[in-house]
Amino acid sequence: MVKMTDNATGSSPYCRKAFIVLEELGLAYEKIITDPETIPEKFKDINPTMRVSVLTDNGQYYFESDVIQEYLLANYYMKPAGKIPLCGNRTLNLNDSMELTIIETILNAGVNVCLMDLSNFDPNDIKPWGWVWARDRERVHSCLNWLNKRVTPEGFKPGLFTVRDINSICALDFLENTTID
Ligand SMILES: N[C@@H](CCC(=O)N[C@@H](CS)C(=O)NCC(=O)O)C(=O)O
Repeated sequence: MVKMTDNATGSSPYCRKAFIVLEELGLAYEKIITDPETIPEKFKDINPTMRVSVLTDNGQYYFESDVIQEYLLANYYMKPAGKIPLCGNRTLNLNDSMELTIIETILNAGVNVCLMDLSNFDPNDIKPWGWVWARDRERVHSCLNWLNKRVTPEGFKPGLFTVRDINSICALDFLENTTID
């Protein structure tokens, strides 16, 4: 049976992407609760990035949420096996991919900003590469502006609730609880 990691609260947008696809495909799966902060040492052998999300199938490990989605769709998506509104438009649309990248960038940069603020860390003190972190606050705003231009009152794609809509809810929920202004 397919096994997929999740954090205890289910708040990981990365794992959620995989669970949406698993549900849409109607695949039986087991959820493996994994705390990102206290991953076991051997987790590095499975995912060297040391990040949750990881999927196991037939004795093989797959990491990175986009890779996991691609794997599931490539191996388990059977057209026309019923109404599959989310999976059907996940991989083929380049605009979807760009929006998912933007949402993930908001999350990654947002986490960095949050951690720097909480620890009074000034990236400008770090030479020569501090500017990369210093740019993260602007990066969040730049990405949010990009998203704003594409949203409609009905969502990002009127009439269809997609993976990216759900991911953006996770991102916005996260940002509400950060120090980004
Ligand atoms: N690019 C990765 C991001 C995964 C990710 O950042 N997961 C978070 C939990 S939501 C994590 O494991 N953070 C711990 C860390 O960055 O060390 C993916 O798409 O799977």
